[in-house]
Amino acid sequence: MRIKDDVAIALKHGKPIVALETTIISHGLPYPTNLETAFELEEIIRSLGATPATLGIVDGEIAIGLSKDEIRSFATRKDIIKVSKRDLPIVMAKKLWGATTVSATLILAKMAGIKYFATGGIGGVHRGASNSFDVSRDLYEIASSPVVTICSGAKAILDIPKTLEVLETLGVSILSYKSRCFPAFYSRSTSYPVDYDCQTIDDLLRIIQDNRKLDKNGILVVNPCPEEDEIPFERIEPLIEEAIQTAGRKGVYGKDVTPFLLSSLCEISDGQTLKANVSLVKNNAHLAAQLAVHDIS
Ligand code: PSU
Ligand code: MN
Repeated sequence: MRIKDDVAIALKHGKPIVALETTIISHGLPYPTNLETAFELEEIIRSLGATPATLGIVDGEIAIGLSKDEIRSFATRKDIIKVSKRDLPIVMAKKLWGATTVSATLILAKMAGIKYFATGGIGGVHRGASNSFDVSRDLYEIASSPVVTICSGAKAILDIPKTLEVLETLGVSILSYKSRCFPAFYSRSTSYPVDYDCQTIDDLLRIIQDNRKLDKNGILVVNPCPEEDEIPFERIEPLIEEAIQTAGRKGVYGKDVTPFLLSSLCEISDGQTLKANVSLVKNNAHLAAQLAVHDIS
């Protein structure tokens, strides 16, 4: 494992750090928005006084923090593997480049000793899961990780109520930030309530800090997409159905489903989903950095 200099210094002195994933760069957003967003996320975190650490696998080596050139490679190379937990040792042994998903990023962040991780929307239970059995590894890693994940809920392409049921089964504490319901990625509101609506950073921190006294209890902070960029659920829903049907017709399955749906939606929404996606990830990086900076325990 290699740690970028500024991240190593921050770790040594117990300074705030926010981890970022690379799947969103390599497989979630199109070029050049992916590259611009990756740099902007790091900038947002720095501007608030924390150190960003974008995590990935470079030539088989775990990288805790990437250089600008490496981030550029993640945004442009076509041979980057989408790495979930199970792919980690394979990509390492084969000396490949791997973009880490939520599940793999959480594992690496924990190994490095980073406490906060910002992303867009987590993976979850896919629609039609009773046939496909498609449930993201993300849920299991969030459940057992000491790293706090900050996101905008589960991706709207998923089955949200089933995802919430699995999160409950796995014992994940869900804390919403200024929202009464569980947000659905592009959309701020859904009909699914959240039990703990926190109004301030301190409200969130009190729970996060008490959680450390418990054993292996995962925390998910959900932060809705900024109002000006959100797409209401009723408006995005027909497009999601259309994208899922196209995926079915084309025989897309397994790890290709999520990237396929995200890029189809961008196309059929004339870029509206892309705008929302970028906006919500930035907003999550902002909240994660605030939490990291104020968390002095
Ligand atoms: N959030 C985004 N864009 C993404 C993802 C999340 O805004 O591309 C990625 C994350 O890396 C997440 C992954 O872990 O999608 C989930 O993939 P799957 O459904 O195959 O588990
Ligand atoms: Mn899957």
